[in-house]
Amino acid sequence: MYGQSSGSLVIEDVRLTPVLVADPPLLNTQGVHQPYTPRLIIEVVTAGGVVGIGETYGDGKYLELARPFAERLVGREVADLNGLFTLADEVAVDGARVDDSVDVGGLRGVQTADKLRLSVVSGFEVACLDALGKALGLPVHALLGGKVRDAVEYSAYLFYKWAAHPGAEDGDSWGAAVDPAGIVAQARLFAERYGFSSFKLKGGVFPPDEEIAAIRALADAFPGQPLRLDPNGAWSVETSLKVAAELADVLEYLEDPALGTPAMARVAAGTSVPLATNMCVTTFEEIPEAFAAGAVQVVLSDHHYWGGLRRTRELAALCRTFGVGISMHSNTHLGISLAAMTQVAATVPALDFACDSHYPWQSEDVLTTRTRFVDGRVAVTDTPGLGVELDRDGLAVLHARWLADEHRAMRERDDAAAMRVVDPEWVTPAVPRW
Ligand code: GKR
Ligand code: MG
Repeated sequence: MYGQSSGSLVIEDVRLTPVLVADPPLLNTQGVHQPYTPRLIIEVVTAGGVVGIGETYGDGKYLELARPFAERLVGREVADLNGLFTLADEVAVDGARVDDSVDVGGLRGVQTADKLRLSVVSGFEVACLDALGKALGLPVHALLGGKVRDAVEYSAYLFYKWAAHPGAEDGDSWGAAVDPAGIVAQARLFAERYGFSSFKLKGGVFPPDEEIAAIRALADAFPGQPLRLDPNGAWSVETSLKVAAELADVLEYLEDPALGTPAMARVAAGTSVPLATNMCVTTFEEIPEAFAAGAVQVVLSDHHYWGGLRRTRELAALCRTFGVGISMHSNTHLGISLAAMTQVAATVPALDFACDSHYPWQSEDVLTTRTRFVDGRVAVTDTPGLGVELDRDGLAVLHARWLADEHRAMRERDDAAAMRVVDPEWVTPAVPRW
């Protein structure tokens, strides 16, 4: 215990609630999003009765590690944030079945057991920070040193998409987008509904010439506004250089055109278009090679797999030191993660690029009030903790869906399996695809 009064900050209970969240049929190079995607909601309850909330990935491998972690958290201080990492190592050593093999095929870079652990820790770190902030009457950004901006800018995250999931009767309010006109129409909706003025297109779906045409159409529709294209490493070095040359006058940056640091370095050497990544620099260990090779000019942090909000700030400091830009990557997420992203982004100096967020694609949430984007920005709240409140009824509904047998297959995100519903022959394309 840290002081006479800190007994109330001891963790008495931890609740883990896996949920399935509705997700539209968004296309990427591996396939298409399933109708539901898994997330894990974490609640940390202190002896003083404060509840802190966190959110992270919810697939089985994360749950399997989160459960023993949660058990061992009981009896520790919410303020012992460094201790979370030691605890994660202990849990892994003591028998949680964490496969140490390396998977290079994901959309978030190489997957290792260590990265998996960090993604779990991050959800608990956010919950502890939320509890600590609430107990102390301070917003999370104050616990991170204080905000340097009052609002965080996000970009519209454009996706090629179908009007509806295969077999579904109703589509969503976004409609289909499978060509340049559809992408421009989607971008206009993002601008009208949320005021976004920076646009990122998820590419690697159609042959590069079609995606070049979509970016050109966006440039015509939104002259001078920042545009990015991210094929998740689907292109060869040659294709990447061709796309970069054709779009050099309109791209703010090209995100992960080719897979891996050596390929990215070759692309970077052949273009003046900055390269961003959430795939080749995803851990501290990957930084030296990538920075030395000049492979990336912007690192897109994701506090989930970088191990939390404080490590995101450590990453930002390293990037600053090496003259590399920093911004933020996102995956399908709910409002707790958006609040965490906003709180940490508010504290990062030189955040020169709008952050990514999938949040507008999620029609459901586990919060009592949905977070609003105004002029493409989320206001940085000074309310203690994350400044958001859990909606227990909403949480129960999404958990009941997770429990339902008929949705069991969706407890694991599998974009290739979702694509096989319409194309039984579909396999995750080999890289480079083009
Ligand atoms: O949601 O389909 C998706 C994205 O492709 C996501 O999985 C990526 O991790 O958004 C991500 C990215 O920027 O690479
Ligand atoms: Mg990306």
